[in-house]
Amino acid sequence: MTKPNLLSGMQPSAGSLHLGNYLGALVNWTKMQDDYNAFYCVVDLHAITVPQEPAQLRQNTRITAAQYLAAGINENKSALFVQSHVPAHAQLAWVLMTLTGFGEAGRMTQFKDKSQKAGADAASVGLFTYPVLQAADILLYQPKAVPVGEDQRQHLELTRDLANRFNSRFGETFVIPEAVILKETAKIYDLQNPEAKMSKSGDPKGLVNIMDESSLIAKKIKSAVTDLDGVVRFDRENKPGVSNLLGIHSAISGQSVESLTAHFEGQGYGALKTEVLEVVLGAIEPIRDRANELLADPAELDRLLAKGAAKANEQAEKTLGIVYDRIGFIPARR
Ligand code: ATP
Ligand code: LTN
Repeated sequence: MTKPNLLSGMQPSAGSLHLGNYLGALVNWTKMQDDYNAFYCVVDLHAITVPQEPAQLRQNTRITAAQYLAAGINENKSALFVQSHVPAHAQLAWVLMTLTGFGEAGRMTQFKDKSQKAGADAASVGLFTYPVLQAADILLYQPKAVPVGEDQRQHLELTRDLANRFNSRFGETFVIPEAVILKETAKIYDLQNPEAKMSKSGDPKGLVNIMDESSLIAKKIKSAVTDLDGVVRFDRENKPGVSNLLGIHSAISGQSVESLTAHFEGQGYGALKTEVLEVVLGAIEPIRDRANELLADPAELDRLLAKGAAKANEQAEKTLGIVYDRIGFIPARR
């Protein structure tokens, strides 16, 4: 039996992924690659919707790919590739833009947030059409499943709408993809501001990066915000800091929050932080070290990415060929 397809991606917009990206998305990607024919993409075309320094973008793209591999994405099971290596993404995005309403794109909340931050004149048309490019990323691979965080639900709805619209206008072409949204425990919060999600744009002291030195991670976890109550107990509303630490422990160790609460009974926050640090370092150190090894040999890394791009191009060109034909473009002679 052939496995169903799956696609997901992350932007190379920082020098490291953070604990939220890892526990919220990447861990699930590594698990799903056994049951799906998976395509994992580093979305560099999306990254340039906000200004990027060229040398930095190049480096961040390799760092992001190295972390996918180090976390357990297996290049023999899954296609790991860079978006700009597959021209069909930009080509299908153009077609889908002609099917997207101006008002429809304007309702995307991520665009509204990001353009507000940038200011009306600084926000580019690329930022406006970002979700349409994302729809193209997805639909090219005919995936059944798209594992993403809760924040991506609206973009997945747009993708499904565009796929249905194309299918009803030009005939059955695209598989309608399902969002696979991760469960609540996989949402990680800022260590300094535990009501907000951990984010690269948040407080650097509240952000645990996979590529951080262990001593820096220790400092960040030891100074995580807690409360004055002194009891280790899970209560998101009244004890967000302690609950976040328990959530991180549980997401990595696989122990339930209830059994952890029992385990820490009669102990203070110092003991909790010491153990959270231990499990976090246990998970992150091997990934960081392996990522650094991969980055020491960029030629080998680029070879792996070329292999992924070949697999991705094969599938993407097949879909684009059907789309071009259905639309009424005459075949290009080669
Ligand atoms: P950031 O807020 O750090 O910019 P992002 O959502 O823009 O995060 P991406 O690289 O675009 O980052 O997202 C990669 C994946 O990581 C997405 O599927 C997203 O839902 C997930 N993710 C990001 N932050 C968290 C978090 N704090 N907890 C769980 N999952 C997260
Ligand atoms: N917009 C997504 C990143 C992204 C993506 C995709 C995710 C771009 N293309 C295709 C899944 C499938 C984000 O900000 N997390």
